Amino acid sequence: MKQTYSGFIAIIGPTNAGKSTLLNQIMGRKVSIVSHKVQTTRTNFRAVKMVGDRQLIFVDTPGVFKPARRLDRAMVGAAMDALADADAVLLILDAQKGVTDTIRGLVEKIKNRPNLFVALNKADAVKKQDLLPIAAELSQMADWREIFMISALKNDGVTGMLDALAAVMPAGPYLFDAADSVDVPDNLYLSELTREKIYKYIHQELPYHINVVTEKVDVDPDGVLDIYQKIVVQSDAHKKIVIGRGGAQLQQIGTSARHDIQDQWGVNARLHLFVRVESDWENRAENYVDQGLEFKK
Ligand SMILES: Nc1nc2c(ncn2[C@@H]2O[C@H](COP(=O)(O)OP(=O)(O)OP(=O)(O)O)[C@@H](O)[C@H]2O)c(=O)[nH]1
Ligand SMILES: [Mg+2]
Repeated sequence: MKQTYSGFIAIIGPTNAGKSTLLNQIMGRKVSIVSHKVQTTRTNFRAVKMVGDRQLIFVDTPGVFKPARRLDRAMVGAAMDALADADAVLLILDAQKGVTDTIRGLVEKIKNRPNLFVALNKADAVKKQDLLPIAAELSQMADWREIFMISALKNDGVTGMLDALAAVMPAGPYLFDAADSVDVPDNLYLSELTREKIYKYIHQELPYHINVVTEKVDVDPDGVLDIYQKIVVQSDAHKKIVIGRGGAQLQQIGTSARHDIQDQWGVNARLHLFVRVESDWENRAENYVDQGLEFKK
């Protein structure tokens, strides 16, 4: 029988470096939501990519930052769990920011692991000559197998990077079916698409304190999905912001999320959004389990 190769690659890095953008580019569709704000990804998303006959299982992780709240700690915990299981580690950094203290801290954590790779992302947004000193500094910090310069957004350098990652996957049976796929529960995925729109349209700090839960999905006789979601906020003031004047904000979020759901799944859908105040949702275990996070006491 032919030898197969399969392994996990943890994508780690500071928040906003472009980890989710990269995963989406690799998969050719939206797997993990993206925003211009920090701390967008909350849990680990897994995506299986076949490169030739080698299976690469990517894990997108929440950006690592200083955990202040319980939710933050759970997010950092999720990122660290992904690291523990990984056969290769791909550190993503924002070339516009260079080597920050966060990067130094992360490299300290991972530097003794095998199959370390680092990608300077957003190469499209900086001058070539600015990339070289960053690469030089990084090369002193750990024994990288390779340093890539990529643009996740423009799909520049991504294919070559995939080949290099594929080359270090360990020999072993496929851990998932041998086809490109994503393992995100449907309800969580639907919630994430709505959360992405909240990040997009609401300009306050608010999105960090919001949770979206898909409560029910019905299919009508015409095959149209009726999706019921609650947007959980922490106070009446937040509720007001999310709903907006005359409901305009909520409508904008809902329309945009519905279009995205229809595009991503190729279905027709009606999206029913309700905003509910649950001041302590961040301290309740079920809200963590729903998002694939561990609730730590
Ligand atoms: N110019 C440019 N922008 C990029 C690139 N990759 C990502 N971005 C932008 O960077 C921002 C953050 O991207 P995300 O993919 O959400 O970043 P992340 O690392 O997943 O962030 P967290 O989930 O918060 O940890 C978005 O506005 C992206 O459009 C790139 O290659 N070039
Ligand atoms: Mg992300």
